[in-house]
Amino acid sequence: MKRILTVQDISCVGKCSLTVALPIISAMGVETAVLPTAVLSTHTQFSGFTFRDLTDDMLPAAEHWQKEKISFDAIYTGYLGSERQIDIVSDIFGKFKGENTTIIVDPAMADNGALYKGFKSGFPAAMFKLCGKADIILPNLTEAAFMLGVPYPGDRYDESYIRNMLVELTSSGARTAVLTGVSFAENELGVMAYDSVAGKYFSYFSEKLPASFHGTGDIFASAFSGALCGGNSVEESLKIAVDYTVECIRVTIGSGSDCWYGVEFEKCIPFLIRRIGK
Ligand code: PXL
Repeated sequence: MKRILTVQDISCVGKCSLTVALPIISAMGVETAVLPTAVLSTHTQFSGFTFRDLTDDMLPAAEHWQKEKISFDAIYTGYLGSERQIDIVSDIFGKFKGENTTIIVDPAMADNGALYKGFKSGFPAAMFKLCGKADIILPNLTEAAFMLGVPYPGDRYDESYIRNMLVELTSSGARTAVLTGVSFAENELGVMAYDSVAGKYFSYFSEKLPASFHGTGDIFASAFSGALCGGNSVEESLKIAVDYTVECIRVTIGSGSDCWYGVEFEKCIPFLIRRIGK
């Protein structure tokens, strides 16, 4: 069985980070080891959340795994709370990166043109450096703009702008950059990717639904990581992740959910299992 390590926080309520990565990747038939970076009562879009920092526990846990000769087929990182955590994660990549270990970095730190609460202005540059150690990075347009130090384009961009941005993102050292939340037509939304070794672009679009929800970036990244670690190609994994994320949004809209902070990804796990053909 393939084994992935995912490094992100536990937001106890909030349908993001580890509370979505663990069920989604496990359901895809991939053993999911976790390294929690912090425990929050909710994610940071709520006000008044509690926060227990676990930075000091990260390296000792990794060192124990090394002693136990535990290895990972993939490492997937999401929301990291500080530059110190980024440095530790970089160290962990060095410890566990084998010839066949795929490193996936989702630089979860911003959306809709703004950094999430609590991040200092130097954080995106540190995250961009971490992206350089990844095989595949999964920023949205806001995160990409912050990491590249360019203005957030909103919806004023065309395909050549996105192609350029993807090439610039791979200048970090990451082999493949994927931009999420890309749209070139009113009724479509999807991803565009660039593999800098093959020199090839790839895009995949689905329906743009009339609502957006918090946490869908983490759901996309989790489904992508599970699909890739489970043996699918990057292209097929992107298709699976887009289809699953769109299905989650469709079901959530259809159920009339009043849960503003997340989608009903749980109801769509059977769809995901069928989609990956397991
Ligand atoms: O979904 C990204 C995310 C993860 N973890 C925490 C967050 C957020 C987004 O706001 O606050 C703690």
